Amino acid sequence: MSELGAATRGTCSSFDALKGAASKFESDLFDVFPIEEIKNCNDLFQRTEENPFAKRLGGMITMYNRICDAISKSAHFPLIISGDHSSAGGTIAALRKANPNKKIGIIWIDAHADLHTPYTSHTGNIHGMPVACMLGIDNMENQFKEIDQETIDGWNELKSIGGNGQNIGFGDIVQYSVRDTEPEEDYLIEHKGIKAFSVDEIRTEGTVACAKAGLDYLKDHDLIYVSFDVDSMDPEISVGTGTPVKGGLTVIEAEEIIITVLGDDRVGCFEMTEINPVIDDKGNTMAETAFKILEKVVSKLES
Ligand SMILES: [Mn+2]
Repeated sequence: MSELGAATRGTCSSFDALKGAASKFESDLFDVFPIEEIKNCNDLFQRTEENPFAKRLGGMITMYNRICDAISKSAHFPLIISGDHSSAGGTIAALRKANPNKKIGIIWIDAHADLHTPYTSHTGNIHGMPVACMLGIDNMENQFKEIDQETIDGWNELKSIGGNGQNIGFGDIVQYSVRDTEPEEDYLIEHKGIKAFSVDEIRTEGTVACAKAGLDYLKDHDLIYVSFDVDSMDPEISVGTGTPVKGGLTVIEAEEIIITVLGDDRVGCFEMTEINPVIDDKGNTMAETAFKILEKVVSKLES
């Protein structure tokens, strides 16, 4: 499990925390399916920081290649438990590589738009960049940092993994629960047009209706990837995640959106991400909540 993209370490323990939850609930969920672990390079955290614009970028390129390789060769439905959300860029690279002729849609359930680039990131944390990476964009309109050539080359390489980055467009993305964005991201959302359902809209219109509207928006797509960041839920629930944001979904709302979306047989990949048991101040609550959602995901996928 890679945690290279986040500022706070600990997400690499999320699978162990989920296994702990499984054992508490006496579930055999992790015994009945083949599990492949992708080797990480989290030891890079121990090195002196060399790149303020895109932290641990070299390691991220290694991880994207490993993720792309493993998932694109997978014979099974990829149900991914990732450390931090930067891994999603590697996942989409894999889906593009394995499905060069399919139009891919993305359902992004997250508090954040993850639309930053090394040119616009305030933190340099790559878990804020995977959507920009899959779009293949730099967002030079909002550049406020002069970045060095090594970062430019590395970012370009990251964007190119899995094929030409341009084959995911703004119109291929549907966001749910995004509520913490910065001006550089707002510009993209406003000017390029990303379909988004706010928490308010989800509550007013209903979870199932919004989930169906998202699927309908992606009606011309052949394959749908669902990425579920646990920080899409409210901090009352998401007690163990690196970047909690107030005003998020309840567990039931998140589940209803996910389960409705998974009812569409074009969904070909599901990811759960950003569980950080190390900062969970309520024992293993975050992983236990996530595990219960995961159980429902699996039973829906099997039905
Ligand atoms: Mn995220």
